[in-house]
Amino acid sequence: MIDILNSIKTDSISKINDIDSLHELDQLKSFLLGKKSPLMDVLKEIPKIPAQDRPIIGKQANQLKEDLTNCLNQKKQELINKERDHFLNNNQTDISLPTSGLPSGTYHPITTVTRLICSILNRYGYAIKQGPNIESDFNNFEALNIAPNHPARDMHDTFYLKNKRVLRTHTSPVQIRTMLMQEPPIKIIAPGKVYRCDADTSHSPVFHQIEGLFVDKHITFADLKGTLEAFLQELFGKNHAIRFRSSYFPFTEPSVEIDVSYTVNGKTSWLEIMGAGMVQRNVFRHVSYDPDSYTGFAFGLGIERIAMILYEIDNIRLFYENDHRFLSQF
Ligand code: FA5
Repeated sequence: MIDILNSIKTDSISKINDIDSLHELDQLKSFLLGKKSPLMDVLKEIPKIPAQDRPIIGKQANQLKEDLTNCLNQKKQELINKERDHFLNNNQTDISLPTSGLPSGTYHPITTVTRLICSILNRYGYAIKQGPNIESDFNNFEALNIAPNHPARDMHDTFYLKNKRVLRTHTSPVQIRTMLMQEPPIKIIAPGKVYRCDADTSHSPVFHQIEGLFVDKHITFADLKGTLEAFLQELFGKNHAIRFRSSYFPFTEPSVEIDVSYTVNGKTSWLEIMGAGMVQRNVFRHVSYDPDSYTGFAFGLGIERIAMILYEIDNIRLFYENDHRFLSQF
């Protein structure tokens, strides 16, 4: 029996040494220590041998089981280390390679166009002012010569709030705020959001305007026309035609609207980009300026419309959908 155990030992160790993969080692483990293994056969025979030999054979057999288990575990660790080394040697990362870079964000086209317009008008001497989005009826309408029940209120599809407050329908209330705060000369622009209950391909319920106001002594319509022509020429270059159309706003007299030629998908048409005019005398009275001493001009332009012309976009909603495919083009 001792000889059998020795022969099992020699044979098993040689088999373990020949193994080259964890999968084969698993199979060999079942073969060497499983229920049908040569060692188990010996252990099953122990009850049949003479009683005085049983402790020695039993001890040897158990020792062999323990030796084989240790040997298998040692081999397993060796194979794990070998597989890990093989993986590391064949999958090395070259940390000296340059990275592909992180994608960087850009300004929204409305922000870019706002900045562009403000930078041109800043150079013409206009300072930037801002006003709140929630306005009083007085600043948004009354002081701008739009009394309650004035038909011009219908021109603005207004979102009314409580306590005679409104979501401002234009940036013109910043004119009133500025004139109530300071004496002429005044030369300001006021970019910001405005709100109207209005929506189609060129109208949005929330959009952006830039207001302009220049008040001083002896300001004439020629100043308005010269300033706006120079500004639009700089903004659009020579490829866009510009036309001044006579119009009506309660807070300017005379008033104009300005259209710019707009080509999209090969079709050219006019797009209205701003309203303008000489400040109406009643507006000066509302802010306690003497209309016989001062004159001025004001304008209010739609930033989305200008962006639509500059980038040849045919639907205003594209600016608000936050579609990455659209925004990443700018
Ligand atoms: C006004 O809002 C006047 N406050 C402008 C003004 C200021 C006139 C100072 C005279 C003196 P109007 O409603 O036309 O005017 O709007 C001005 C510009 O905003 C339009 O020419 C157009 O470019 C843009 N706009 C108007 N409504 C929308 C809209 N729903 N969506 C996008 N842009 C719009």
